[in-house]
Amino acid sequence: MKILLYNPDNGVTRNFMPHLWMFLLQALTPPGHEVILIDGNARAMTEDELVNYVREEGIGLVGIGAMTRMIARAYRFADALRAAGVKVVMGGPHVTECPDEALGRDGGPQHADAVALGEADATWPLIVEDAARGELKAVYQPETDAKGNDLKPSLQPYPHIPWETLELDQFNLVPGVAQPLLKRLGGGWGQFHVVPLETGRGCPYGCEFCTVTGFFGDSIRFRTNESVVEELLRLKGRARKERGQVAVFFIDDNLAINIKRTKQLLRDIIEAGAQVPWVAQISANLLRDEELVDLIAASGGKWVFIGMESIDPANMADVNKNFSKPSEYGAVLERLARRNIFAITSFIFGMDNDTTGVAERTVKEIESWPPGLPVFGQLTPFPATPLYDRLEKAGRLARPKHWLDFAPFVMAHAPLKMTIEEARQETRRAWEQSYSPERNAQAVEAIAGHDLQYRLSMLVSRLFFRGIYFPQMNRRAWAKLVFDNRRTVLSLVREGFAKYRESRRRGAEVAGAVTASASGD
Ligand code: B12
Ligand code: SF4
Repeated sequence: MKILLYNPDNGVTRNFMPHLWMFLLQALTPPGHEVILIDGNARAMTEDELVNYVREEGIGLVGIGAMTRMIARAYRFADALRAAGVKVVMGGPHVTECPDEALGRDGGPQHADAVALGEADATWPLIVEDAARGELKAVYQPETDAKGNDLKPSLQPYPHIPWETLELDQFNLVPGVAQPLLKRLGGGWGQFHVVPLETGRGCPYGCEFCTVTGFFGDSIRFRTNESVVEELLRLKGRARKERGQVAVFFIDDNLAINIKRTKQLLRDIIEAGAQVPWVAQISANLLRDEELVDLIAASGGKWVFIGMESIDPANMADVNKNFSKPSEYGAVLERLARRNIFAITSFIFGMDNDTTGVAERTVKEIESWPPGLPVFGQLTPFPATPLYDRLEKAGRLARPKHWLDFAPFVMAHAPLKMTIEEARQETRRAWEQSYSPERNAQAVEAIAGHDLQYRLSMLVSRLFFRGIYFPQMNRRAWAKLVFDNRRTVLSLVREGFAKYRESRRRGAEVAGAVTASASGD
């Protein structure tokens, strides 16, 4: 049977990074079936185009995965496929929390023939075999223990994802127009892939707004260090062979949740020479440890994603995230920046203690820290989170099924001290101020003492991150953005060329000296 695994596009950014679930399920598919992967973020398709593709390819089963934010889009694709007579199975966090919605058992329309609840590592092979026999069931749930809890995959052994041979063209981050030039320039920049890799699952912290503790559990399961190192070596080998670049996003919710294990993992990576540039999520409280930060730098860590959420401790207490201390944020970022590691700092507006002016106050605080990539979202009650339950009980949900009429940056409930509209404006203001050409220039200037590569990385990342709020989906939008930031772009490009010429001049001098001494002059 031919199977298509499909991830709908998020409507905001294009090809950033493939989703791990697709590669994982592909690796877990029983032999005898062919699995095709399409990520709508990298390869945009309309519903009709997808249906035609599925017909032409003779696909017998389509698996769709989506977060809550993308679920309405996912349902539209599923509806079109089912109308064309194709079986659809859906999985991921949203349908796990709302299976009746996907199956049309809540009074609404049916979108999926089957749903996979929770982690599908063990159920996916059963789904495939049932579908191949024409006996797809409606619900697939992992086996449970005596207490009725899902039995979670141990991640040991971990499925082999054949990164070294997989077709990754749709995820090349180098734009098609720039590929020939960059290939010719050398340095292996004809292609650049960011690849998701997990080293463990689960998080014990239980922040009120988060689905992770409920979905993956509060006890953490780790892969062996050997299996992580082996996967990194294969990725590195592929990049070298294809003269391309690869970076890894460790998608663990908190890579350093067990500091002792993380340090050993990073030491093992260093010892095996398996370093590739990497990004990971680590909470601020775990970044107090100087040795850990040294190891992060030595093992290839470039950017750390920190869920800072709010600079107001009262808000942090409200969402059960007291372990992360706003008063420490500046020092944590200094500690990282000293090692040329920068941070993606994530903030949530619309918490109950927020008042108007929160954007101004937060941005001012951020600007007193080493520069990074701030991102601003809003408190969103995802189904089955403690936050959702609290707001629902208090009768505060303005749009209880906000995902069915998804509106970017419009809250589904009113915070206690602001209106929904005020929260939207605060969010916009924070994005505008943080990614203006002036602020981009200041961020690059603030790390003037760092090597050119870090300043370039800071600028390029800032141009991309701006797109999370202000979609930059076509060449025109990009050209305008580069034009608006031309002073910073030009000064870095000029410096780069000067360095390039200098290194060529030095190379020629060395070659001349070697030739002269060899000929006895
Ligand atoms: C990596 C990641 C991202 C990446 C996504 C890009 C990418 N290509 O991966 C980035 C950083 C961009 C991102 C952004 C966001 N993310 Co995110 N992200 C994650 C993270 C940390 C890991 C995802 C992952 O790969 N997990 C590991 C895989 C193995 O697990 P899985 O995807 O759940 O898949 C398993 C099962 O669910 C199931 N399954 C999944 N899909 C399917 C499909 C089928 C057919 C089947 C059968 C089974 C199946 O099988 C898999 C194996 O068991 C998760 C948290 C987490 N630990 O999962 C949050 C998470 C998915 N993100 C979340 C959120 C909220 C967001 C944002 C909306 C945050 C924000 N406020 O901006 C944005 C959305 C941005 C956008 N516009 O797309 C929430 C989603 C909650 C929800 N109910 O929707 C999560 C769960 C974190 C949380 N705090 O609750 N995210
Ligand atoms: S927000 Fe991060 S630290 Fe908090 S429960 Fe979710 S994954 Fe864990």
